Formats: sequence, C-alpha cells, structure tokens
Amino acid sequence: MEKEKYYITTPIYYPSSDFHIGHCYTTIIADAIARYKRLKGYDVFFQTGTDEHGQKIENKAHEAGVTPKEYVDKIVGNAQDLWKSLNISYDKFIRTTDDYHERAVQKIFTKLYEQGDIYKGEYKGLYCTPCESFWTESQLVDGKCPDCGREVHEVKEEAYFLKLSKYQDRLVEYIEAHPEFIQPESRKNEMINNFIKPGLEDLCVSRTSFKWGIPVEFDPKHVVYVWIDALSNYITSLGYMSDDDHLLQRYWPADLHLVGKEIVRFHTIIWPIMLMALNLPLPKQVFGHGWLVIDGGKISKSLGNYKDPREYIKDYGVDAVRYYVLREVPFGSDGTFSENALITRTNADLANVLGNLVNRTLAMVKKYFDRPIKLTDQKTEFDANLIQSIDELDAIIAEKMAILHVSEALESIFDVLRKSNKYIDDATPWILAKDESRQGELETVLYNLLEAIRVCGIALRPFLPTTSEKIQEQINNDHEEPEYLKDNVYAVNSPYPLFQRIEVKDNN
Ligand code: ME8
Repeated sequence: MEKEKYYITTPIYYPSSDFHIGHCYTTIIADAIARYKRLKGYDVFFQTGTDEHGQKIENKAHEAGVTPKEYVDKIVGNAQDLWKSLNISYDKFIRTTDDYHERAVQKIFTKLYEQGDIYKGEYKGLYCTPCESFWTESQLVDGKCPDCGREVHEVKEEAYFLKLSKYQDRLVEYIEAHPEFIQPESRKNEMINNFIKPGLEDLCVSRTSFKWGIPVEFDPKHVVYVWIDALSNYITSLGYMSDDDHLLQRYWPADLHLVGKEIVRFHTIIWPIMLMALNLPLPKQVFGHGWLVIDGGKISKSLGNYKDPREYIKDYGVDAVRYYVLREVPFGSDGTFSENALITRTNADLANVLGNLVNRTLAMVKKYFDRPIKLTDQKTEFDANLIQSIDELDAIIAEKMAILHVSEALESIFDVLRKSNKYIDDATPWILAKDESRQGELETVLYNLLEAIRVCGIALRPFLPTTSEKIQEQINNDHEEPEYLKDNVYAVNSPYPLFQRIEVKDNN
C-alpha cells in the first residue's frame, strides 16, 4: 500500500549569526512531529530554510562592507550547523536566494498581475523596517509597531498591490468551514475579529526604496515584498512554476505550517489569499505556537539574555535541550526559559526517572542472571498493571500527537517510566533474588522492566533520538512493536549512565 504523505514546514528563518534558544523552538517541535510521523509509517517531507531578502539584510551587509549575497552566504551555514547539532531531520533546506525559488516567485508575481489580482498604485503608509511589516495608523500601539514596539516611518512610492479585499469573504468562509485550519482556537478568533472582519486593505507587494529582493519580472525597478517572496517558499521548493513539479503533486497541500504566534497573520491571511488566487489548495493547518521567554520578554541579544544554544548542547547534551524545549512549554502558550530549569528537568526526568530505570534494570539483570532472560510462567501481583500501561502507551501518544500536544505525549511516556520505577520498588527483586524458589518471578520482573524500557525507548525516538538509540543498544533488542511482547529474549549489554546529574548553577 502506498504510504500516506505528510508535509510539514517551519518558517524560513532570517539568517543570523546569533540564533538563540527561542529560534530552536519551532524547529525542534517540527522535528519531533516529523520523526513521529515517519515512525508511524508516513512518507514525510519536512522543510526548513532561510529567508534572505529584504531591507534589514541589505542594511546589515552595507554595515559589514560586503554585498547582501556575500553576507547571507557567509551566515546561512550558522542555521545549518545549529540544526545539525540539534539533530533536525529536515528533508529540504530552501534558501530564498536559490535560483529556482527566485524564478518561481517572479512567475507567481507575473501570473497574479496578468490575471488582475495584482495592480499598480501608489503606496502611502507606515513601515516597520525590523519587522518588514506595513501598518495602518489604527494598528499601531502608542504610535509604534504593534509587534516589536519600535518606531515606524512613513513611506510613499509607486507600488504594486495584491487584492486582499477581493478574497476577504472567501477567506472568512473558508476559516469558518475549516475549524482545524488555524490552531489553537484563540489565534483563529484573533485573526477573524482583529484583522479580517474590520476589513482587509489591499497589500503593498513591491518596493522601490531598496534593491535586495527579487526583481519584478516585467518592471525590475520594483522588488517583490519580502513576505510574498518568503511565503512562496512552501511551494517553490516543491517545484511550483518549474518544469518538474512532481513533488508539488505529491506533497501539496502542506499538512502543517508550524509558526510562531507573531507570524500567524501572514500565514492565515496573505498566504491563503495568494493560494486562492493561484488556484491551489490551502494548507490543512497553520499552528501558531507561543514564545519561549525570559522574564516575560522575548529572548534577544539586545536584551542581554542571549546564549548560543550550542553552549547548552555542549554542556548538557542535545537530548537534554530537546527534552526541555518539548516538555516545558504547553504547546500554544508562552513558556519561560531558564538554564536552571533546564538542569532541573534533566536531573528530575532524564537522569532520575529514565536513566535510573535503565541503569537499575540492566545492573540487576547482569547481577542476578548474566545470561539471556525470557518471560517465565511465574507472575507477581504487580505485573498486570505495568503491562497494561505499556500496552496503552502507543494509543495515548497518538491521541496527544494528533492535536500536537507534544509535551503531554512526552509526559505519558514518563508516566510509564515512573510506573516502572515504582514496579521495582513494589516487586522488590532484591528480596526475590534471595529466595531460590522465586527465581522465576525475578526473571519475569526483569523481563517486564525490559519490555517497558524497550517500548518507552521506541516511543522516545521522535523526541530524543540519540537517547533512544542508546537505550536500544544497551538492552540489545531491535524489536519495533510498540506494545508488550511475550516472546522476546534479552541478552543485555553492560549499562552506562544515559544522563549525568548536573549541579544547579547559583547565578541564574
Ligand atoms: O519570522 N520563542 O523569521 P524569524 C519561540 N523569516 N519562537 C521564536 C522565538 C522565541 N523566543 N524567537 C523566534 C521570520 N521564534 C520570517 C518567517 S516564513 C514564510 C518567514 C520563532 O527568523 C518565530 O516565531 O524571525 C518564527 O516562527 C521562527 O522563530 C523564525 O523567526
């Protein structure tokens, strides 16, 4: 049978030489979802990339005394290196300076112009350069950009416009008929009530005040507005407007665009309208997640709360960082980042619950048997409960992942791990070991623990891929069934600690 496809994207990032832990947030979650879908047999296409045009980049390149292309070429590797160190399993990395993307964006713009969805006019308005966003007077907060709180400035120039107004009613109808399109629910209401219902103004989609962008094919003194350029990445990467669009046929529409809450607006208003105008189906879901914040504010170098995420990876290990990000923040809401919370989580869950369980279990197998062990026909009164938890785990995770409650999916795995530790305390293998007549029970207890570790190890694979692999190596068993098996044989390897306990730091 042909595998079902699953196309998942992160936003494309502004290239930067200083990404912070917040930047890793969208990508780690997207990676966990992509890996989960692969584990469940989907044909996954997972895409990320960099958003390399715009005035901000042009200004930075100018300051650095290089061309914008030289500037982005030099720093794009920083994103790729960071994703590599976080074990991000993307299938495609798109750069908006890639030739095929630039050509396709030009064709998109020309098509929309020729069919009358883009027209020429004059732009007068307010622009926030850092956010690359246009605002109307009424959208400003205290006269400043509502997203970043910085000054906006007035611009006036000949420009092209996209007819958002023409599609307004169709968009509202679509959103209302597809309650899963914008998630979580609160963001959907915000989009409809604050942005769409008050009336969509046509959007200025070209600029003449700077050069670093994709030139409009038929009027090259204009460059394409960076959000039209950027949003198109989700289809140009699949070959839209090229000679070979088999990937588009296979993977479009996207199943999930995972984005930060501040860019939901672009993904649920401009993007669907572009797609309607291009006569393409809309993505199945746009999920707007919250921010990882420090002291209530966003993380940024200028706020002085920045640290390169690779330092955390170096100090605590990649899976500790992944675990923290996936576990700490209820999806959709904001979460607070602190290095001490990362340490506390690592110690409490990864070292004390997971690491300890694996270590204790393998040490007991080595000590009491030091031979392959099997399920025996001797039982204890505590077995059935543990086996039931093992058997229920897969369905619980499926239920949580279907609504992207990644943190709760992880929590359900740790519930089984905690129950397994409790099972050791209840079944007291060290007492069974002293009694010659209870060796069968002892072997069953250790077998059940190994089954719990095996099933949890597989379940952890999308979230903590490195740790999952180490668990599989230690228990020396590659059975993939996500439920309790009765006929496994375990010839385990010597244990080594999966996670070291870390000292909490005094100063943060
Ligand atoms: O917005 N916590 O790029 P970007 C959580 N190029 N997420 C955060 C965060 C934080 N502290 N800081 C940043 C752009 N992010 C555009 C996208 S898509 C067609 C174009 C997230 O580099 C942010 O919410 O500013 C966004 O999802 C992603 O990082 C990229 O942000």
